[in-house]
Amino acid sequence: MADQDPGDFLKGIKDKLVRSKEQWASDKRLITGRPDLGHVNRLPPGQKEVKNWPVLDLGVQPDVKPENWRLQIGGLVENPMHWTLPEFMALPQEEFVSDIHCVTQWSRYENHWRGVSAKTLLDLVKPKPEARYVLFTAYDGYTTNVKLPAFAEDNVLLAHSWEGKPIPREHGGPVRVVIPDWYFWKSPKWVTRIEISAEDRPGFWEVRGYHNEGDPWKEERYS
Ligand SMILES: Nc1nc2c(c(=O)[nH]1)N[C@H]1C(S)=C(S)[C@@H](COP(=O)(O)O)O[C@H]1N2
Ligand SMILES: [Mo]
Repeated sequence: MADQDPGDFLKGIKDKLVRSKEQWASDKRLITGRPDLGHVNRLPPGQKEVKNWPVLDLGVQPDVKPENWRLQIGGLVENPMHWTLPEFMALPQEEFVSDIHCVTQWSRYENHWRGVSAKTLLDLVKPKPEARYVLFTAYDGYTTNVKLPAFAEDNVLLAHSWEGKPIPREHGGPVRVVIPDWYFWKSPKWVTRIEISAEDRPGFWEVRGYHNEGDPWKEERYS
């Protein structure tokens, strides 16, 4: 999977889903125009709470066997590194609790994660002074981008467990990113490559009408 031509990925995705989400962006669906209501509520504007955990992806759920999983962090860092799953599990592990906000309107409160904090990883690879962006690539070919300070927040992690169990394949296991302050499309499942960069590079949804940042409290749904 890791060596797959990224072009192949586009053949397998759900065209209809992509087209309808592109339409949402051009229609500016779900925008309430009331981002001022902000943190009065736990629920960001235009969101609805769900108790289940919906699965959202492009219909390609790579079967990444734990023994085949690799994480690479490279680009503008002093110390490019890669890890196997046992090596990753040997890094300092932490527990996190966060809410999920998906741009398709659902929010799920109080998710318990276990994994390695983004801070721990950044301390190991040491971004160079000119580094400003983080570009993610996943085993399904999905990409997304965030600013480096957003990835360096205390609540950001690479998670391998949810509610005390390994993250199931459909939710991005063996390891996914969790960036709670942004809409969930900024949290890649099946993550394998993290590139630290001086230049931004919009990802899969960012080039299809979705916001480059994605703060749910500011309704940063679309560009
Ligand atoms: N690799 C990968 N990560 C991804 C996606 C994807 O298609 N591929 N979809 C994103 C979107 S749009 C959302 S809402 C969340 C959904 O995560 P979940 O299926 O665990 O709820 O994953 C994000 N990360
Ligand atoms: Mo999403």
